[in-house]
Amino acid sequence: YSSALLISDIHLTPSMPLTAQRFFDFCEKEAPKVEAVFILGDLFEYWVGDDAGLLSPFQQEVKRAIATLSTKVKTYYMHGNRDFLVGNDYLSKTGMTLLSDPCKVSIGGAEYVLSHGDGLCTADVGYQIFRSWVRKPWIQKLFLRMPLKWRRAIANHLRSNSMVQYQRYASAAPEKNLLRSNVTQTACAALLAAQNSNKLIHGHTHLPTHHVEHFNEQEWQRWVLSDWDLDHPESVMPKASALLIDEQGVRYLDLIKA
Ligand code: OKV
Ligand code: MN
Repeated sequence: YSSALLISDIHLTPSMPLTAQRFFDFCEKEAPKVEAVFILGDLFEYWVGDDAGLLSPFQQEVKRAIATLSTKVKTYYMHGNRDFLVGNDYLSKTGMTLLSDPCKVSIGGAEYVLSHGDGLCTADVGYQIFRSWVRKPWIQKLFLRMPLKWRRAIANHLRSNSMVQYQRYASAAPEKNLLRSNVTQTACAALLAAQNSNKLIHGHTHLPTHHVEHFNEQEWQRWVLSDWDLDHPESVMPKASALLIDEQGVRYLDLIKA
């Protein structure tokens, strides 16, 4: 592709109406100006099955926005750590094409490795164990065969449980907490070596910055995508950006000012 926009971690939920509205505007305004849009995971705050993902008027509106977008621009989607159960049914209804995590794409004459990023947070051993289980196809099949009420109950339990764990660690040592929830240099180095690349784009950590990094003989650039948060009290700065890539290179597109 000669131009593309990349986004992730929008965490769509009806309880964040301003964030959702910015996503709808993005689909109508910014996204149609490029050749391809890449949504690198955590488009939704939670996802317990395609059958549950189209029940509310909110979800209908999201589906319609993406379906309209995908008629204008090639739209790719990659699973995140929250919405990894988005399935073929939802993909075909929205017209999105699923990307595997990781994958390599060529944009504006350069190659980039794309990943959601949670698999690179290898210092968080507890999370990686959780991830390896819920990403097993047979576990997912079992989960999806459960009644929706059970799935919602399990999801609510896991969501509140992880908050409790997070708070326990957070109060103990904030800097250790940040280190554990970030990607590791070794995981990035291994991924880029395996993909024979030196450019990595990922989301998940909510720390949108461009990095130039090295590990032994290996050198690479890493762009972290922004989460979107427009629903917080005035004291907290609203946040939303996309990564724009074309022949001129890579830059962040501020969606608050735009
Ligand atoms: C997603 C996360 C909740 C992190 C559960 C099997 C199990 C799937 C699931 C349930 C939860 C996704 C699908 C959600 C991510 C959380 C809490 C923390 C850190 C099973 C298959 F457990 F029953 F076997 N789930 N949901 N978390 O609510 O969207 O990523 S979720
Ligand atoms: Mn994530």
